[in-house]
Amino acid sequence: MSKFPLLALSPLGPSDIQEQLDAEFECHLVGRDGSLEELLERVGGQVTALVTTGGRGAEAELIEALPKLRVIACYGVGVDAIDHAAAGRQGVTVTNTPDVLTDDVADLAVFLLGSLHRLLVRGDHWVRSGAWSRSGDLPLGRSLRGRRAGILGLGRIGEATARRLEVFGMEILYHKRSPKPDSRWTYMDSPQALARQCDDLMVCCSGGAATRHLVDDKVLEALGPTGTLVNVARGSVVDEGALIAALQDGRVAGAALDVFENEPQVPEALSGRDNVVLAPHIGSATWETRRAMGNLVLDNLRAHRDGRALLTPV
Ligand code: 8YV
Repeated sequence: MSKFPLLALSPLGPSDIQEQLDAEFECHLVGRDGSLEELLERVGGQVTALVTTGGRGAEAELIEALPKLRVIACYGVGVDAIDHAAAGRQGVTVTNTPDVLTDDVADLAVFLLGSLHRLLVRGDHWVRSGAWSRSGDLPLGRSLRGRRAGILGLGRIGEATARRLEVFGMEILYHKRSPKPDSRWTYMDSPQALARQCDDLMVCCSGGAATRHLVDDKVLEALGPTGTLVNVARGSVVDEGALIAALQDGRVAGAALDVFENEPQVPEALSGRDNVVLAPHIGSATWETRRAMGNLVLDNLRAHRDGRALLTPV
């Protein structure tokens, strides 16, 4: 029996996961097996499943070019780059990879905040460049203990981040559309109110049109000259131009960013500053988590192939 055909826009995680996908499915992988145009021409009329990533997503034009499409399996939790209206019109279900990446993304949020306040990246350069022996001690950093963390978006990743920051002795405040019943943390009714009351604003919400530039000039102004911003969500949530201006004017103290508005491009106005810590979108980028994400994508595809209920529909 011939294998179940699918189109993949990007390879899945650790190579054994992609090998598994190739073993069980007739996987047409863009780049490896041809250009997108070639593969659309060759198998676009037959495939019922599309594999994509959080960053790549799937635009309306692509969805419409796959008339038999039924499932988009996203290797990532964020599905903001997928055109849900186009998917809905065609009766396509989107699946993602929630839960399995929560801990690693929350860990990274904490590491970024810690790196920013304890000057870890600057300290690394200080040692390597010989500045330590030339100029003496690194300037002093800041304790996390006693600071107030403002969690913007108290979903799975926001919760996990808050729990970790509590262990460091931080007070937790949060904002989401409505207060979370039974939460022990302090609810603030707008991003601006949250920014005003907290020291470190931790962006943990979903991306997409609803949260585009939620962190704007007003929110940054409210965060203030001793406040810092950490973003492990989506670059689109923060108005990057407004952040750069606020950093340049000293209206916020610093930023630690894993995501950017135009990845993988990062403006020099950010990369040239030593009160900014940068990471190349690595929230979920560990062997363990990427393997778990890949396995979840595989399980969703197997369920689709075998006519069973999808495991993690969005
Ligand atoms: C990945 C992510 O970048 O889960 C998400 O939404 O942003 C990340 O885990 C990704 O989708 C894997 O390429």
